[in-house]
Amino acid sequence: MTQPRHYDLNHTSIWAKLHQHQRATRHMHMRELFAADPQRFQRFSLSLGPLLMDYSKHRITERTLELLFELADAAHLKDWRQRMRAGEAINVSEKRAVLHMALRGQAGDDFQVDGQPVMAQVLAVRARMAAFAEQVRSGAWLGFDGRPIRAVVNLGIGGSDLGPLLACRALRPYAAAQLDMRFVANLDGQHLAQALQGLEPATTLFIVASKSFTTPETLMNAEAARAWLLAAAPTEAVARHFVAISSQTERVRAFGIDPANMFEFWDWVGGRYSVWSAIGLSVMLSIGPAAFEDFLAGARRMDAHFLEAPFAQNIPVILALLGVWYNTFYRAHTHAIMPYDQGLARLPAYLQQLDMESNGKRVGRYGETLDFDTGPVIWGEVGVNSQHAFFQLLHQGTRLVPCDFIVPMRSHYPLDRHHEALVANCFAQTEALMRGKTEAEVLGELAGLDGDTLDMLLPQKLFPGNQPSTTLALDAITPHTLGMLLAMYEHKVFVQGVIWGINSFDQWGVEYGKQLARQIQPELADASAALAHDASTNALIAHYRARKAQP
Ligand code: G6Q
Repeated sequence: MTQPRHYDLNHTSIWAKLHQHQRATRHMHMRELFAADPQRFQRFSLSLGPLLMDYSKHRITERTLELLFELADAAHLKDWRQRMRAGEAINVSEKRAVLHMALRGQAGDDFQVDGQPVMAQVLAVRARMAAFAEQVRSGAWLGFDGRPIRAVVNLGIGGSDLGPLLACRALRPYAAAQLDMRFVANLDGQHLAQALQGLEPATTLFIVASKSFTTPETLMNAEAARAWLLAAAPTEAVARHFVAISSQTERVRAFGIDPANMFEFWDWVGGRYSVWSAIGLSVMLSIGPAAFEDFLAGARRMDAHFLEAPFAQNIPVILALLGVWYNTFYRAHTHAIMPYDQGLARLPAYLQQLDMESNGKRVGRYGETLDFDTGPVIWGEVGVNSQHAFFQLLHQGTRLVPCDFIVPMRSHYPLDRHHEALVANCFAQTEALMRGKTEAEVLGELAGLDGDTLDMLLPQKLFPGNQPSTTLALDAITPHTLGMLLAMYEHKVFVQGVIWGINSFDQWGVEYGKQLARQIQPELADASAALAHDASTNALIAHYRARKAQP
């Protein structure tokens, strides 16, 4: 075995300096930083068109950022960014290029993989998607009994589900009213059964979205969906009611879908980075090709910003470095995402996959052990609702939880008072988390109380504050701003991966459980099969067999 290359950033002087700086500044309170510097917002905020990022409510000074930029330089961030853009195989364990940026490229862009230009094929698939979407949306694409399509069911999981699901929900104000968009990912039969409720086979289109076309969850759902269609229709109907999105033509053909109804993408697109590819077909069907182009243009705008802006003005770079600051140097374990927009309710789930599948790794890209914390646990929930649920812990718990607040300045829905109240809540939470409530303030509120009651209540009503947050204010949730937002997070994850020395583009960790499930499934079905697992797993299998056999 060749000697693995070493990750050594954590043994450099800049790493040590950041630790020192953290120790020297950790008692500093943001309330005081604001009081001392009337320019703090101007100093620590950036805008890019319709996006404003306020990162002034962080435990940072200008020195912190200087050191973090130095860390990014020491990790050769500029080189890695260029290597990704140039189509080098930076996904080293799978020897693949990482070119989701090409998926939102336009004619004339020079994206290449292995020295071969890729824009022509990207644009050709996009044009086929658009032609198909126009047919379905206009009612020209007919189901087996001559009626137009009224419902689209996307069958896919993970990267082949979360992106299109999020975008379709977020962009509902742009959606074609005549198309009912549904998504099925789970192997649990109730997901498909419920999604099909109320649908007619003759007016339903299925999209089988699977890059590998071997994913058992998706293929099992696709087979059941085909059976549902064929219970009402002749075999030829499959051609009118099933399309596939995949990189595997032969497997698509073997499943019985005509490759003429297949929209291709390539192995240089990771599943969780694929919403911009043919995997976005459901999004294009829903919002139309022109709005889908806006979605891509928003992402492209963020790409150009990420590639060109100096670190000190670079939104994804700063977002990433703030995450590194808390994760690595404060040892914060989690990071919360709070969208104040009902349409973005699935954003936390989307970012869980994007971030945790990319950077949830304990080994560096060349196999070296990383002896520091890497990717955080990402969690969150739509804003306001979460205030009535878990914000207690953010305000008065014992943990440091950096948060992202995402909020549109304008709503698509004509309930202005609702929107103003929503925005007020969002801003109020960032303020409360930052400033906290001091003893003097609480004493003022408790005036009139004394003795034991006061002693008991005072500490309970204190808010320590100093809980960091970034506010991402979008003018409105549009295809363009959603494209910017998602591309921003992709680049954030990339930057963090570079700093931690991780290959953010493979996911070996999801394989093992799948392997064991393949072994256990036949053991559940065959009660006589011998079991050789641990005592717990053996007992669970036996319990299932016994309960299943009961009437
Ligand atoms: C994403 C992952 C994973 C993948 C699903 C679906 O980056 O690789 O979530 O998207 O496992 O895979 P298929 O598209 O191949 O069915």
